[in-house]
Amino acid sequence: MSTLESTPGADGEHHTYCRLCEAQCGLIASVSDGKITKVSPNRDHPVSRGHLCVKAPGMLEVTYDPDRVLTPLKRIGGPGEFAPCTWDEALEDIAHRLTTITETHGGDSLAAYIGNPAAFATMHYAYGYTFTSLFGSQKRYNAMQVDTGARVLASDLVFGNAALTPFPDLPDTDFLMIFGGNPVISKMSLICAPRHLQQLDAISKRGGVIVVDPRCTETAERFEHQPINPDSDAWLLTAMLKTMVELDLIDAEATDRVNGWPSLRGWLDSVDMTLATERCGIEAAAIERLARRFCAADSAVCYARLGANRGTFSTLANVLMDAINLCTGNFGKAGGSLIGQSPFQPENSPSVAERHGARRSRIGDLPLVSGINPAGEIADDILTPGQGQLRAFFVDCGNPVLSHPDEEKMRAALNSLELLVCLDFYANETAQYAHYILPTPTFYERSDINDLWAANAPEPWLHAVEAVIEPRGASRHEWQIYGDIAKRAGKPAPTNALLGDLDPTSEIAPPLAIADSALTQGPLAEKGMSIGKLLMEHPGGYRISERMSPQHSMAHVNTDDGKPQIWNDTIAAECKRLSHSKSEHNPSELKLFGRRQLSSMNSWMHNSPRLSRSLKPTLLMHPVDAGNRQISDGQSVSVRSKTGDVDVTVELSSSVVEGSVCYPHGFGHSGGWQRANALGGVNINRLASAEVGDFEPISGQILLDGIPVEVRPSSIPAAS
Ligand SMILES: Nc1nc2c(c(=O)[nH]1)N[C@H]1C(S)=C(S)[C@@H](COP(=O)(O)OP(=O)(O)OC[C@H]3O[C@@H](n4cnc5c(=O)[nH]c(N)nc54)[C@H](O)[C@@H]3O)O[C@H]1N2
Ligand SMILES: Nc1nc2c(c(=O)[nH]1)N[C@H]1C(S)=C(S)[C@@H](COP(=O)(O)OP(=O)(O)OC[C@H]3O[C@@H](n4cnc5c(=O)[nH]c(N)nc54)[C@H](O)[C@@H]3O)O[C@H]1N2
Ligand code: SF4
Ligand SMILES: [Mo]
Repeated sequence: MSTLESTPGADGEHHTYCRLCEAQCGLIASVSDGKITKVSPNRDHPVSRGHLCVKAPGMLEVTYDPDRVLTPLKRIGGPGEFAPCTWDEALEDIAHRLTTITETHGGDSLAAYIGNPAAFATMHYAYGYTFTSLFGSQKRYNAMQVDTGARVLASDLVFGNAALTPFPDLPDTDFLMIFGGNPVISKMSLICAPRHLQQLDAISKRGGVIVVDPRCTETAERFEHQPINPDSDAWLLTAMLKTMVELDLIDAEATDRVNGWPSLRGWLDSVDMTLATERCGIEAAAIERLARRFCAADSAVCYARLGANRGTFSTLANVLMDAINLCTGNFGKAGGSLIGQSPFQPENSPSVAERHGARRSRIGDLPLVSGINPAGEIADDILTPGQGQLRAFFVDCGNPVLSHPDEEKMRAALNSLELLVCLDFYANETAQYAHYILPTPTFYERSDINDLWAANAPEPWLHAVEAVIEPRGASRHEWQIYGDIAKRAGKPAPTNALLGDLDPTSEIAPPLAIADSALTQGPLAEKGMSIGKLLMEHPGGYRISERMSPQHSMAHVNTDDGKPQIWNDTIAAECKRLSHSKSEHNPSELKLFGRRQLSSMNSWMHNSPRLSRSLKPTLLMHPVDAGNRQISDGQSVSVRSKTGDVDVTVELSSSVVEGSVCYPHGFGHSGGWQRANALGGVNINRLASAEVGDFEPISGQILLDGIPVEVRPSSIPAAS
């Protein structure tokens, strides 16, 4: 065990970890004269063992960015017109306005949107939503319906447990099918496996890694690519399962351990295989080869991420994927699909997430998934009068103007709010409409533990760290800001509300104290594990066990009889909807889908010189589609959907399947970040629809991959 500096800001080397993506790589940060000068990979970290990507050092440029907001800002005119103010002035005014609005219009006139980075900050969602509930609001928004809502709903339907998502047991599996994920770039999603590349290489040698994707991605190039038409994974998964039945490859004992196999099988019998292969664009012979290879492997697993999560039948795609894993005997076994045990939950505890449809949304009457309102409704919730109309909005760690559909409508809605408060270290596009921007620290300025993710690691670990430096400028932690506003409104601090009276003499920050309380009631209690012990004795990370035990998987199933359920009324209705869906193929239309880039992080790391240098947002288009439209490489084109249109530069590439085009999200900046604004490109979400009728009805998931568009040569020079 190495002993490094642990006092924030002290010169020397500090243990820390990166809080940008699920890999959460262990790092060593060097501090000199109170400033972080360098971050290096921690080769002694028990799991990441020296892994790191360009973004962790890039975060240093974010931390010391001259465009960073370091003092509270108050709106003094139109959007984007701000002047510095004191914390007292900001907090007092916000508390007063919040009280007036919620007392006059009811609790649900207030809501918070808590964005992606909060997933890596200890207890952030818990205390953030507790804050709004103290004012009587039950309305919660986050990035779920542009990300993982379909997966969360599938977990609720199949496992009766929306709180935990299954993940592939990478160290042991012999055959992996990745549907719509690009781990070489994203570093794996919903699974924490910083050494995933070595693990994927090993799987490929043992059996195979198949990348099902409409683009031959960086991951597909390294392994085996199975091209697919955008928004058609449910058809491929249906065809695979049907083929497994017909070839008698299903494990009869495994089907006894689930509920509903005969009904699902009955539906599969009725599916027209020709239709299925046409829709996904994959021949029956190729599907048969995949089915045979999957079932011949000692252990095999299907894993689906974003590309299979933002389509028309994404919940069903996830259910079918679970059904394949379950009915081939690959759930809850080493090398299969696992549900893990969190060290912050008592062993085998039932789900805590709200069940599907327990409440419905105000605008579209959609059933809520895990108690989260469909964020595609945010703009209409603000713009539509009536009981519960959203009037006071907190955006914390988010940028819905760029990350959510229909930018125009979102801007108009935000501009009409009675109160918008943004907690961020940048004046991003959303924050331009804020009445107050409240500056917060970056993760290098914060103590944390990897609480939310510890259950989703095949090689489970805990890492508790102190802040490397104190918060810069006047920035304050989110929990402090919420606590101070609540106090001024005569309410308890949300962290206190969660934990009762916190020990005022405790040296650990309240979010860590809440995590500590959970940890000391979890399965590691018998080892005497606590945050204090982790900080003192395991500052570079603590490996909980060699491997996540497969035994936990079944124990977390929370259905009435403890069996996973692959058929019920909701699933049956989705199967029927799929069978009856019409092919809306219009030969002049192309299907638009997205891509991520290694040195880009959603909408917000584009102001870093180091990261943005190589970014080039272009529209990838197949040469055949371009030829049909007299479009050449580098040309400016207009891309039009039913929602909007944008002008972009085309890059001809046979990496994308014919009939599709591909553009990265998070560009088209116009916020308080100069380099990002100069980067060019467009916000592709101008083309995505925020109309409820276009969402997946059962999950509220927004159609982001497979948007029908027309592409034509443009006379207007593109923004990139
Ligand atoms: N460098 C970097 N890393 C990141 C992020 C980032 O912005 N940059 N974001 C982080 C976040 S918030 C998340 S949620 C994760 C996401 O992690 P991933 O899901 O691995 O991320 P993507 O690269 O978006 O991969 C989605 C893939 O789906 C494909 N696809 C699109 N449509 C379809 C379809 O209809 N069917 C199939 N089968 N495939 C399709 C796309 O071509 C793409 O390759 O990444 C995280 N990591
Ligand atoms: N078309 C299309 N749209 C997409 C996607 C896509 O693939 N295609 N991906 C979707 C996905 S998966 C996601 S997760 C969403 C993300 O969407 P959002 O969560 O809405 O936003 P981000 O772009 O992640 O921006 C995060 C903001 O939080 C700030 N921030 C960073 N760290 C902290 C912190 O510690 N504290 C505070 N207070 N603020 C912080 C950043 O400065 C930035 O302004 O985008 C989604 N939108
Ligand atoms: S892979 Fe990169 S972004 Fe993800 S945790 Fe590691 S260093 Fe951070
Ligand atoms: Mo995400």
